[in-house]
Amino acid sequence: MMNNVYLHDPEMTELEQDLLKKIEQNEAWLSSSETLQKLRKSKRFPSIWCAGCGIGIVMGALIRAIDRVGLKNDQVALVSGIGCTARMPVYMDFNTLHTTHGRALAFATGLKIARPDMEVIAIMGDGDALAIGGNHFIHAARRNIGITTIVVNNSIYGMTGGQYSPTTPIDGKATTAPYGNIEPPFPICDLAKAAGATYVARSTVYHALELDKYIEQAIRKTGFSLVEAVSYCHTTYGRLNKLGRPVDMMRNLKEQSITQTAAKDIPEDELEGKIVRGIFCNIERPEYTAEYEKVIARAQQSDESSEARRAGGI
Ligand SMILES: Cc1ncc(C[n+]2csc(CCOP(=O)(O)OP(=O)(O)O)c2C)c(N)n1
Ligand code: SF4
Ligand SMILES: [Mg+2]
Repeated sequence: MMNNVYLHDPEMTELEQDLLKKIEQNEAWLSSSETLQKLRKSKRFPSIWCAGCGIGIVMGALIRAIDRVGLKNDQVALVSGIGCTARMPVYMDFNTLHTTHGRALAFATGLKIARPDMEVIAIMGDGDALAIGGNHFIHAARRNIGITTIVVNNSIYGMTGGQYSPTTPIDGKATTAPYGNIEPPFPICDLAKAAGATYVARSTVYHALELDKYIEQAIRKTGFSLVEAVSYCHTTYGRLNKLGRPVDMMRNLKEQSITQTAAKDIPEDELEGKIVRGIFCNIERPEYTAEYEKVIARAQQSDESSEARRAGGI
């Protein structure tokens, strides 16, 4: 613990003292976390992400969540497609599959069926998950296959320079919508819930510790779980829509968001433009790979009885 790095100034306000305590506690936790020491490959840093991008915060939350669940590096497989978000597994020391755009859940499905014992985590951007990968998304949820899915929703195609995505807000400007987007955005959490996901939650990169908690719960869930991590892309969407610096976009996340509990008392039209945070679904349903094991057992039994029939001349 590096207590001496920070000066304990007697003039500090209560809030500042509290903050200092939290930083020190976090450092103690950081240096005591063995898993954390193993996660990052220093040779991969610095990352390709623009300075101030929110994706790194989601990576931090994911690392802390895995650490809390107590999974070893070899028990986890991170699967991604293509995009700024999809680069995340490159920086983490797990089993990783960096696949094609939109296909993270297709690869993750194959992997989970082959290795149901493994914690398979798919990490996707909004374009990756809901445009080209939209069909995989709804069917993975419908099957309730035990994949933990994290969608970093920055409302845009970040990597390719700011084309609008299925989550770009109405009127939002994009390189492919210079006069404003006219397509209504997909509500990711509603979509996942309606399609059959068994755990669905949303938070933002401003609420990093809440994100840790939701990702941890999503990992612990046996079936298909989704965490929407609302982020921002200051270099494309932010610039085109004059939303300011990363810190301004971060402040927007803080000011625009509201908890699910508080949102209950607010009429729907007043919630327009708000980011509702919370757990929207946490239910139990048969998980796909467990059901598949039963099919294998039935098929083997039936093979055995036909063999016995054949051997008995029946
Ligand atoms: C089949 C295919 N189509 C299109 C592309 C180009 N492409 C790469 S990333 C991307 C969109 C990325 O947006 P998103 O998934 O939201 O991730 P972000 O970069 O915003 O994190 C696109 C269209 C591609 N690589 N492959
Ligand atoms: S382009 Fe946007 S999403 Fe991609 S790293 Fe930069 S800020 Fe982040
Ligand atoms: Mg995106």
